[in-house]
Amino acid sequence: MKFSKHSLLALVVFIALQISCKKTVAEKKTKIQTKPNIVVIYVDDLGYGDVGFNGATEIKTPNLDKLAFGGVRFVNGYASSATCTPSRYALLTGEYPWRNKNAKILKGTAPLIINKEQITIPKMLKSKGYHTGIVGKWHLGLGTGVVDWNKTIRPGPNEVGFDYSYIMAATQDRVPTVYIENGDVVGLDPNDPIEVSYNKNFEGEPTGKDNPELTTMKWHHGHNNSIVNHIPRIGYMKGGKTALWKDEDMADHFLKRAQDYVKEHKSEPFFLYYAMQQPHVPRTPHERFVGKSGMGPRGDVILEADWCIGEFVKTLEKEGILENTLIVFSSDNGPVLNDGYYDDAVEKIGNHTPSGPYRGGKYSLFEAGTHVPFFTYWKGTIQPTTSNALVCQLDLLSSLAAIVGSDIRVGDSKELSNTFLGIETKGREELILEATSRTALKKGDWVMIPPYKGVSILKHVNIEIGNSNGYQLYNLKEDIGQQNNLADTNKEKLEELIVVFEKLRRNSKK
Ligand code: NG6
Ligand code: CA
Repeated sequence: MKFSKHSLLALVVFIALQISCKKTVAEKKTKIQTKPNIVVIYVDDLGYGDVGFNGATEIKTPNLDKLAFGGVRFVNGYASSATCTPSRYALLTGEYPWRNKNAKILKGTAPLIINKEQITIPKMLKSKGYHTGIVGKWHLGLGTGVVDWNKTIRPGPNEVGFDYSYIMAATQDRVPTVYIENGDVVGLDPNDPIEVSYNKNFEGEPTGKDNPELTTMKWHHGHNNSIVNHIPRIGYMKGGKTALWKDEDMADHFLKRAQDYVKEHKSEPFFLYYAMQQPHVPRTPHERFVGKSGMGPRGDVILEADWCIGEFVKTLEKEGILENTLIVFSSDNGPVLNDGYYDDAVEKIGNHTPSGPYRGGKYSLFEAGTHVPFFTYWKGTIQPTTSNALVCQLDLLSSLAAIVGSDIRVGDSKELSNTFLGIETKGREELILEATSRTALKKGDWVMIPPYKGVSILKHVNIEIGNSNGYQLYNLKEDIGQQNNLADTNKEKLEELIVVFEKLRRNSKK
């Protein structure tokens, strides 16, 4: 074979470029510090389109935008489920939630669903010398069956890897409506013990159903049991008056705890899981934010969350550790407007599109259920970029392990540390999506949803959840809104995805 001078030169240049590219990755890696502080900021029910950095114009999220555009903005970033508990389970354990039959939306009295022997992100980081803390929403169960809220509650976050915990047990709309610090209810008066039940009311206690005159927020569906702070909740509760949280102060309260945690642990490597409650129902912005979005409480609490994140980052900066801290931001599932209270979320939505270009929302196997806002930020280390890589919160365990030099890997959790650090663009090849115990497959640009019986729209929340009697196949590249089901016209692709799906679902954990 004969080469022209030009093609030889091109070949030499090509090889040189390859070598220099490889070098760059290696060089970039050697510059990366191995024990950064790690903060996972996790919001509740925030949609892909709810943030400025993904194109929202009707709602302003300047603090988040600054971080997202200063870090790796993932446009193909996924939660592991379209509801909270399963996503949080997968985030912390690196295990697909459908492997654990208890990883479903939990009551406030549900037992802990993480097995004490299981590896978790905080456990892995502890093994590398980190101090670990959680502030905010837990929703992974507490205790082993019957909880006495008046004694130290175990097991909980402290038994599965967290040195420090300051949590709400389940959700803002579920009892008990108290903060729990390292297993103890905060501010509890022993003479006014707490009782909690999800079966029946305590005699003489008012409920949302029978005493609507005592409520300032009206229930739409569910949410008509005990009334706390004028808000009717899911579940019944009695006592603990001095310990009850004030919903409007919750954002400031958790922010302060998160800031204090940082200040107390700035001199050692730390991991903080800052699990914010917004914009989950009941949406209760502090009065500083009331009316500020023009979209009602849902918009207002998104502004509030953005502000909190700005303040939190200021603390990292003030303490001189921002350049030594890797921040991961994401949401546990997609958006919902009316999730059980009349709060103007539907009426005042205007032109805002919480799901962005995607179909469905919370509870849905369609894209918007799990395709969520996602970015990583590390001042001075991560170069700003937008990544198309398919990544999932599930991948954080193995990836963070790689970053801190731990050998721990969990089978379902892909090691994509270079992708999270913006050094590479390699993503997952495929991902199993989960929504209310149903699963589907995403592979490249394709999504295959197997047949599921039952309603196609959850009427109360007005969300299409993805059920159909037949298979569904969508090509997101050509059809981002999942309007054209190609299951009948592209049988070959459908078959290919079914085979992969069934193999992945059959596979054992490791
Ligand atoms: C549902 C609640 C909803 C919300 C959700 C959990 C009713 C009718 N609906 O059961 O309001 O609390 O559970 O949300 O009770 S999640 O984000 O924590 O998964
Ligand atoms: Ca949620």
